[in-house]
Amino acid sequence: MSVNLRTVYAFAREMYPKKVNENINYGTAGFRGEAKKLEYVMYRMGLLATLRSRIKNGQVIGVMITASHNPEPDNGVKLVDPMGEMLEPKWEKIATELVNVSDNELESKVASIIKELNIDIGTHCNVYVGMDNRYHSPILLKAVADGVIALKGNVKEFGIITTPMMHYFVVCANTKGSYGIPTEEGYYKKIIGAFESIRGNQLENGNYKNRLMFDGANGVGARKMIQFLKRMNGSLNCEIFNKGEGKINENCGADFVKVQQKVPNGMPEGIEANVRCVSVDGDADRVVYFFTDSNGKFQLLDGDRIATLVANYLMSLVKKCGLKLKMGLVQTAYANGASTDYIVNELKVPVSCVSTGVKHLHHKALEYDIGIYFEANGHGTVVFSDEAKEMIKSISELSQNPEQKNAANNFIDVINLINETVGDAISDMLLVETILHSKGWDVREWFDTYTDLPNKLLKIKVQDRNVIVTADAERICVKPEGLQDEIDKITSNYKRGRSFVRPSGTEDVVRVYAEAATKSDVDQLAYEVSQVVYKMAGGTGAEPTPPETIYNSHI
Ligand code: 16G
Ligand code: MG
Repeated sequence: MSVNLRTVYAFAREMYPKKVNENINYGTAGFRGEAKKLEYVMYRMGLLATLRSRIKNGQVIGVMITASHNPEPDNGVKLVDPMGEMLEPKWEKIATELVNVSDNELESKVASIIKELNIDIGTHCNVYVGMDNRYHSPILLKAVADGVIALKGNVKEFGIITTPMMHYFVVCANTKGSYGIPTEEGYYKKIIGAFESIRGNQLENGNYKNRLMFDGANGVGARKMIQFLKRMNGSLNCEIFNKGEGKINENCGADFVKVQQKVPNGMPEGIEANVRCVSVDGDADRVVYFFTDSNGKFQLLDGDRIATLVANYLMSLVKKCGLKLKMGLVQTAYANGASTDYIVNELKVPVSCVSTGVKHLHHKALEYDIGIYFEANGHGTVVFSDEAKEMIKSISELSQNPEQKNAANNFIDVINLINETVGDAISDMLLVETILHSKGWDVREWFDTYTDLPNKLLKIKVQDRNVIVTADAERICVKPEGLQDEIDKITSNYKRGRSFVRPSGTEDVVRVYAEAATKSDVDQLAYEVSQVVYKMAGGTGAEPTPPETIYNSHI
């Protein structure tokens, strides 16, 4: 196949000219920004995806168009590597360079990437493209597809899908179907099949009631949940809200609920006490639970809660199977201290802390036979080693002990229910439902496993957020000099006080996290830490305000 690089420039000039001068960066979650400024970025990511696929011997690369939990005018793009991982860091740099050159330099930039990496441009390559349901996504999808076509790649469009569906499709394709079938129906079939096989005909158990309220954030998660329910024959009684009537993520969705700690708009006022409610984000890769308790108080069950519930359940399955498997839980510094204590002291599962961002968590989790990872914001999943899967399978096939055999069969279903390729809000939710059902627990029993420490998240505008440099999985601030000492001094005045600061990877701000034994303590602690950050890291705009007026920010 001959590829004429001149086409690369022709397309750019005619259809996707770069009209902005500011440089942008491939950040923790790809490129994000105002949708109207992104067409040239998308076109160039289409080009890049073909090069990435070619260097990976024609394996499928995914391109997902979404701005996740960001507001409606934003959009974004992220690339999915062959095994469902986030794009390799070395290529994040290449992506950044490719996006920032002028139209005139584009052709030679592509040529130099091909030369430097010794890419055989004449070979076949495959790119999958999908998008969330933002109104500007179709135009951006076409730009990606044109990028792929310009370099003579094969492009397959999946239309509107969730981010985790894209990761699943890529992995299915690259494992020749052994992970599943790379179609929307294949995805539903695998997950629903596993869910219904475990649940059987008994839809309720003990205190577990088959009733759930689902906030779809007006995003693609709502649409796909409707599709799930259509295929589920009543095995889950779930009422869907925020199906797309309002703006995506506006006063609803997992990020809003986690940060604001309140019931999202679009759900009925005065939900009955102890009814399980669940919120996903705009592209359905995050999930949090919440409920209103019998005193009318809002209560949140975030990613830490899901991680602990899952770890507890999987441990019992491992035991029932009579297996010895290395299980580990991966968190970030944002994990509530009470959850970490519970994991270490009650569950006795090794826990590690890594930097924010899915790639760090996923990578660490792969070190275990069963690696459970969750960010407090609700993004997470479980990954199983091939050896662990083999062992479970052989028990299911060979065991003479009915109880053990049963546990292994159950385990296989649980593995099929989980989308191992990336955090998947709907699959995670069905896993939580499965666990609560099997334990016969209502939401209150789950909530009572431990008590969260009151916590607070703030954001501070500074001149240059990169003056903050962190170490030890973002728990220690090494620059500016002296800032950590100040934080330590302040924190030591508070019972169970903990606080850290880090530059955001997705917004031009510094984030401050604080937790302490009481609500008033945490408010004061967060305030004092943000004051020193403002002073020592070059704060701009209004100074931090005392507790009463501090607002909660998002991670
Ligand atoms: C991105 C990350 C998410 C992280 C968040 C932190 C991926 C796919 N997503 O959304 O994991 O929690 O950024 O945002 O890695 P921040 O750096 O602005 O606090
Ligand atoms: Mg998301």
